[in-house]
Amino acid sequence: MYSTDLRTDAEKRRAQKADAKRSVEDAAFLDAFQARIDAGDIIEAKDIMPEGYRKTLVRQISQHAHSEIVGMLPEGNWVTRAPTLRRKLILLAKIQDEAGHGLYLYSAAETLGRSRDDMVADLLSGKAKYSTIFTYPTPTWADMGTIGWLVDGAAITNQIPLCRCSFGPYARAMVRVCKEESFHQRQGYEIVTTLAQGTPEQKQMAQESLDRIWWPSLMMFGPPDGASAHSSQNMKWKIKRHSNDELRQRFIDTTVPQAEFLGLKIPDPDLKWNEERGRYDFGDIDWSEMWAVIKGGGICGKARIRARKAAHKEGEWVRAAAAAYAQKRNSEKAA
Ligand code: BYC
Repeated sequence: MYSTDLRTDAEKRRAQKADAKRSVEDAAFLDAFQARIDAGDIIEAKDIMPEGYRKTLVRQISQHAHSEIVGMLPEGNWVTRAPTLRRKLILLAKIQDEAGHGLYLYSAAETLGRSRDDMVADLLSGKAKYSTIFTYPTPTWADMGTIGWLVDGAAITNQIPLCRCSFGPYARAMVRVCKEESFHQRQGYEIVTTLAQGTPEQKQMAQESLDRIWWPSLMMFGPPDGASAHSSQNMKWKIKRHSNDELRQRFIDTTVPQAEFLGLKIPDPDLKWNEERGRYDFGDIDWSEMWAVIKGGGICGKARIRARKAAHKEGEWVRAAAAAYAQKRNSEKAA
């Protein structure tokens, strides 16, 4: 139903003809594309690109969009139970921002020729992935703070470099997303600060939330470099600018002093400053947990998809009304 493929019909026909002619992407074509990337060109939706480049972008951008949309659910859990009206308003605003991020991202992916309906169908059928972090439950109010602080903090670390991604629509979407994520990170840190400076019970609640969410937030950066299937090609194409491990390390280096400032303890006995590297050393991540979540959906995975399915069904009349109105407008214009 939705489409943001910006090409005119004539342009689409020309692109189809060019694709048919170039049934095999020969070395000269791939080299010429790589030369554009190496020269720092920004690739736009109408540009001819290797099928692999298009596919990996649709994969990453749509998974990113799904993560934003599914990521609304763990926080939605607390809207009716936020401790004050002010907290409720801020939380609502944040959740609405996430919906907006999902929409920019679906639109960016649509410019590559995949419809939003198809992407959403992949999410609802369980075919498409979304970030593992959103399969974890949010049993306490402190989780609203920790999610903003750590999850949005990790998201910013990952997404700032995406503002320089070689694909223009994705890079441009990231600029606004990062500004909003920055607000989200601060509001989360402010919640955790209030709890950490509150009663012993409140501080304990903040610590317990950090204990649960720390390791899953490190998994947001993906598998270690040696096990990352897409990193090397995607870095060559300048979709990714840094490896999973490099971004994870940056996040740890930024976050540890923030925890120290709050008097909270990162749940990693092996965490220590390495003077020589000028970075923190940290303990082993349980990768079997990450892969199990990716494969099996995690603790709340099934509930998340059930909630999305219900929301999609409930929104059917809105989509039908919008389509009918668009059709009416088009017929009026044609008449
Ligand atoms: N969770 O070769 P790799 C937010 C998959 S939302 C699930 O390293 P790549 C927020 C990966 O997809 C922000 N799957 O992949 C919202 C691949 O599988 P496929 C979310 C994961 O793409 C609401 C396979 O493992 N951010 O901030 O080079 C409230 C091998 O991995 C995960 C983004 O989406 C994972 N954690 O690198 C609050 C950022 N990790 O596709 C906050 C954009 C890996 O071959 N995405 N996999 O079947 C990226 O930067 C990259 O896609 C990743 C993975 C770093 C995540």
